[in-house]
Amino acid sequence: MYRNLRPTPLAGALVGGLLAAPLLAVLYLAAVVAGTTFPPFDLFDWLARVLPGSLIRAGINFIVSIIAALNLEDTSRSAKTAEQVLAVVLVAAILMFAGAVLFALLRYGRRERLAGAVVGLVVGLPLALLGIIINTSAAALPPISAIWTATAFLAWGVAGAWVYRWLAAAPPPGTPEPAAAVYALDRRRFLVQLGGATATITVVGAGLGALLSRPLPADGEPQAAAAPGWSDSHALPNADDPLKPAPGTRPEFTPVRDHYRIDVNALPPALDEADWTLSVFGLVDNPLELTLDDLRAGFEPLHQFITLSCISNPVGGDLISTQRWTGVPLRAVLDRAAPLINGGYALIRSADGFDEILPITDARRDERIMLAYAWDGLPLPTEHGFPLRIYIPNLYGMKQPKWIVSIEVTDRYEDGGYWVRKGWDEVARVKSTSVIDTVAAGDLVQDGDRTLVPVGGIAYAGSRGIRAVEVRVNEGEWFPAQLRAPLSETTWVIWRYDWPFQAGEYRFEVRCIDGGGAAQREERHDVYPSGATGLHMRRANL
Ligand SMILES: Nc1nc2c(c(=O)[nH]1)N[C@H]1C(S)=C(S)[C@@H](COP(=O)(O)O)O[C@H]1N2
Ligand SMILES: [Mo]
Repeated sequence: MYRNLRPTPLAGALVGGLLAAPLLAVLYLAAVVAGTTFPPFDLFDWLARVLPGSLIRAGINFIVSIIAALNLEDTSRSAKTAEQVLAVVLVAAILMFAGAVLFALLRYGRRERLAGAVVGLVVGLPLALLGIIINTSAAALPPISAIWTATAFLAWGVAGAWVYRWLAAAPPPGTPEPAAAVYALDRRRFLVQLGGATATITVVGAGLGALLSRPLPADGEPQAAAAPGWSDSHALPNADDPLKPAPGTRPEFTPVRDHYRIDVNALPPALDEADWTLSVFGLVDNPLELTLDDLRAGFEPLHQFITLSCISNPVGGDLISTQRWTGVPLRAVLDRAAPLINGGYALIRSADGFDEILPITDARRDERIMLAYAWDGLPLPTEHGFPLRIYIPNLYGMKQPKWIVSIEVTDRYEDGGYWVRKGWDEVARVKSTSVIDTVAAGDLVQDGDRTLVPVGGIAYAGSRGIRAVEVRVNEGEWFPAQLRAPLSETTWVIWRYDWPFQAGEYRFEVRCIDGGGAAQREERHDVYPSGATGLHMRRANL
């Protein structure tokens, strides 16, 4: 026998989730093909800005611990992917909830399509608005993205209501058995077809989107080679240093594509050089609007090898990289704008709402503080801050905005910038750190009758430089390591220590002393709030 089945809110959640898949796939495809916004990423970016710092930290710790547990290679890339997946899951969960609400409403009312449209819009309109307010990566005009988003969610709601109707359809009371069986069959066929249709749209949409989001290699050729960088035709300044890194030491100079990336955006802001200027305004005699060409041609370029580290880099982590940056001293740009006598601070704002403030006396004192427009001789990649970012020696990356759009000279300090407002250290001076990259048991060195194991890695203390690195084995005596000349006074230093081989199980530890003679802090401390400390250790079974 049949009953007149009124689908429950639980069924609504399932249908909401089922229909979320094709909706998200189509939104993704449109984002790739037409450059519209992808609402899950906008929602995620918005949450990252408005949620309290403690919650965000918990979220980041969660993601980072999963990455560590899975032993994934590239922390920053894996974390971005995890964020993007979470964003999609979040919207799918919201749509499941909305589906439950829709079915609950429909149990009491008859105007299915209207109810579906309303519920779809209740979810879709805020997301459409969010896209207008915070999206910085989409190419399509914001109102077009917004209308498209709202329409797509409306369609989701109407489809949900239509599914409800099918599920609720029942033969009129008193219908004889054989006819009732046909109803049941129809419903089953409907469900199968619905499943097939949603799966098809999802796979085709997501698959096409994924395919098109990568530039297609021509004729089976590997992707067209990127423009050659400075390092493709120049030797590094310390190329003739006799000390060779121990095999397995990380590259001293990080290729641009391998540089870690950290920021508060699921997709990096896409700024168009043709529309972009750097505005310098506020308490200045001479407000400026500088194009990228003005910066490149109107000032003497400054090249610096720079090691950048994220304050969230754990001891021994991979959120630290070294590149060759090119730009102009901030001082030179400020001088041209001529700050008034009471203009004591430069407030730097970015396209993604990120900001930082620094005393103008710092820029006057330290010519290395620069507005950078190139890495390895090429324009900054989008994800690393195109067209302009700042470099401030000795500070963690959290103090160094990418995607800069303006500098306001002001007389008020306000607060210490984006991450400081979320509870992180106001100064954010880098902590001295040293890391064992390798105990190269496969590359033993013969020195007379002694067999040595090359041990090596990096040490970094910002612009304080590294005076010495020491290694100990099984908590024995500390032995001095050899240092390679660094790429510059502000980069990490490659060290090497050849340890007399003895078979057994060992625990190697490293510590450093900075250029001012201060020893690295050995007490373990978590990254929050002012950067990790503690000794790095590596076990080896020789
Ligand atoms: N506009 C903007 N600038 C930013 C950030 C950001 O989220 N937005 N993140 C900062 C942080 S926390 C770090 S560690 C560095 C990382 O720079 P990279 O991604 O080029 O390595 O960028 C900094 N500049
Ligand atoms: Mo960072």
